[in-house]
Amino acid sequence: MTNDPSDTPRPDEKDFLKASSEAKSKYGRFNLAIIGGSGVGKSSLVNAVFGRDWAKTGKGLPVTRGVEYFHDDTLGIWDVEGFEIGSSMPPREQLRAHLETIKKQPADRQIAVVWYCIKATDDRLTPADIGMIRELAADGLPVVLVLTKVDWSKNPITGARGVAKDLEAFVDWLEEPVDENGEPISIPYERVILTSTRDKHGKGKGHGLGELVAETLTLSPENEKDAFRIAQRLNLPWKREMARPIITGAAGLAAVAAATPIPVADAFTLAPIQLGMMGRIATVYDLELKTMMSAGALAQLGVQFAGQALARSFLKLIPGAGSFINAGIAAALTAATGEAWMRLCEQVHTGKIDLDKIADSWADYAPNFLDVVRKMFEQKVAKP
Ligand SMILES: Nc1nc2c(ncn2[C@@H]2O[C@H](COP(=O)(O)OP(=O)(O)OP(=O)(O)O)[C@@H](O)[C@H]2O)c(=O)[nH]1
Ligand SMILES: [Mg+2]
Repeated sequence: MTNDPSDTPRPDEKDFLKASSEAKSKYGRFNLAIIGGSGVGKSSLVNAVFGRDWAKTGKGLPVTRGVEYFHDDTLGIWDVEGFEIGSSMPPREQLRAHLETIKKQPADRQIAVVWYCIKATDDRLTPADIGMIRELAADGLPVVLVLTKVDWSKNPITGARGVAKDLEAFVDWLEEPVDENGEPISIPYERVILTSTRDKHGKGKGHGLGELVAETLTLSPENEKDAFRIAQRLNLPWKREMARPIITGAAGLAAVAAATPIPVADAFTLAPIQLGMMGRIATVYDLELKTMMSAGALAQLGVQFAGQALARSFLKLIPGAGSFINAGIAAALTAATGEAWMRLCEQVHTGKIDLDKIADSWADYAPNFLDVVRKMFEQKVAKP
């Protein structure tokens, strides 16, 4: 780091961190309850959809026997299992007691959606399952019936992928359930979804998970949808949809800040806007930069992203820009920086770039002259 005189304002990582933590509290936490017997694949589902290994490493908060709560800022998981067979209390009443316990917890822990998990090979719902699903629905909780460990094997004759006949029959029954006398019964779940997190050889990416996240988003209450979009790791377009307005907003602020053109030497006055934008985007991608990067590295990142360096290198290339940053250039520069940062966050989020390599990778992602010019052009087209 250079030893600038201390009175020279410099990009400050606090702008990034503050925006990031404010965005986090604005989006809040999505809480999912996962109910299912031991070994049905609950932890594997959480890991596949949210990329969290908690439930396996067992750092949950044992709230009551058979109920554990795992959480971070954006996601809470109620892991409910172990209805004691042979206990004097029927499973439905045990669940009732668990739900009462959960209701006494703080507001930011209340269940939004339930995944009720059954092993696909069980190919039936027990009366206890039906009782528990009714109990959940009676509490107004939306239930997704998740059939786990589905085997999509190739038919050796036709070569088509499909599920076992018994499972097909089970799914048909679920659509119009009847009791042993053929009388229709009601099982108040919202959707049944067939899933697997790996194939029977323990490999592969899984199946049905995209459908599971789409349905979960549909069922989640309006005020927890964004937290769910952030917490899940399978759908990147949702994150882009959230990041884009952040970029547009920051570009607008930059234009306002440069309404009176800013001398290039003072371009750092745009840095708080750009760093704030980057902090918010990092939150959308659920990147914990604060805990995963040293403050020094974060400050360094701030310096790299700050307007000054970028503006200097671009301005000499932009015809007629001279030594001032006007509103159009400020907006374009900020928008191009935001898009580039969004793409970099995506790479980290999907595990293609290590978080500790982010500073090294920035150079490959930094917006170039053409990106900025393109942004200026887009903005002219947008508002002639
Ligand atoms: N074939 C196959 N195996 C799976 C699948 N999902 C999980 N498993 C395996 O099933 C076993 C149990 O999975 P977990 O995800 O730990 O199940 P759980 O419900 O969290 O289990 P407990 O926490 O012990 O109650 C593990 O050995 C997984 O590898 C799947 O989709 N297909
Ligand atoms: Mg588990």
